[in-house]
Amino acid sequence: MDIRDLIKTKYPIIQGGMANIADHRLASAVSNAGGLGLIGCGGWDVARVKEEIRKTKELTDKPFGVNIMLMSPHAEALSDLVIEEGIKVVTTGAGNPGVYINKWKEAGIIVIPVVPSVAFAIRLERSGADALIVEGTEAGGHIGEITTMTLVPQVVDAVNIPVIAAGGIADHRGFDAAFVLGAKGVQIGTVLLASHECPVHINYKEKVVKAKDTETVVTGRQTGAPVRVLKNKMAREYLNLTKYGNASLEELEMLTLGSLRKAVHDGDIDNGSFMAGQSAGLVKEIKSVKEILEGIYDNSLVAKGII
Ligand code: TUI
Repeated sequence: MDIRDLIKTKYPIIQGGMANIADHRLASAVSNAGGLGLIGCGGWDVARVKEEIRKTKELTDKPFGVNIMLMSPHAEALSDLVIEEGIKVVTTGAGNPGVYINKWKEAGIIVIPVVPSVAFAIRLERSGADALIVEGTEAGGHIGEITTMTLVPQVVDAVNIPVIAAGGIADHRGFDAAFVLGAKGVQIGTVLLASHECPVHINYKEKVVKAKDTETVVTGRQTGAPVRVLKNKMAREYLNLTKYGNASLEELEMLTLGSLRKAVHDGDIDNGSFMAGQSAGLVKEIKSVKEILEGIYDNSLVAKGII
């Protein structure tokens, strides 16, 4: 099946959830450019997300979705809000959306959870998911352990619903590779950080553009929530604290508390948590969202009908 028939977009490309970053500005820009834009709820409460949905509806008449980060204390309330607001597509991350799927399906919502493993993919297909975003460890933010290259074909073999590949995809080559592995679409995040429309501080965009291949590290493995970020003082201090296994969870939380905010809003190079994927090394300049999406699709072998 063509994923575009499911999500009603021009391109088989969806935007990552990008907690605290993907507001109405990025979501509407991606949808207007022919992808599926999403409001990334992150830790936002119902009032904030409601406002973001209202603003997105003002900025685009194209379909857009909502990403619910399931570790959020507001996840349950947001699971009702998306129904009340008539949202067409919901993606989820960082947890099991199983308990919500029935009510979302009854409301006619297309449900596309992010999965980091084959077992979880099979479980969510049984629970009624319409498609799956299979996210490899190359991705930014909260991640699983398995690479996109190995995980995507394993999930494709294990389920009958469409697979959308994520993690490490930033250009037409990654896009084509995903289709060769059996995916029917891709999710992109890191490359969108370096877009004019992305509402992060310019320091964040420049940090992505300057990043080399070895520039990301994974913090939080010890706490059970591994998070890929760009290297900086904050990431080094965090890793030092956990290196000897004697840092308390409280100490670590103090360090990460508000650090994503510091990166996104203040561009605080030293103390911010600059979540980004390994594809940062592929991102060389800041472009418009339209240029990014066209660059990926129009140059692809998929568009030429070769794959
Ligand atoms: O969720 C993401 N990426 C994110 S969420 C986020 S906000 C955050 N910040 C700090 C710590 C934690 C979260 C930043 N980036 N991607 C989707 C994703 N989902 N990656 C991994 C998973 C996942 C992991 C385990 C999904 C399900 C799962 O299993 C849960 C279960 O109950 O079995």
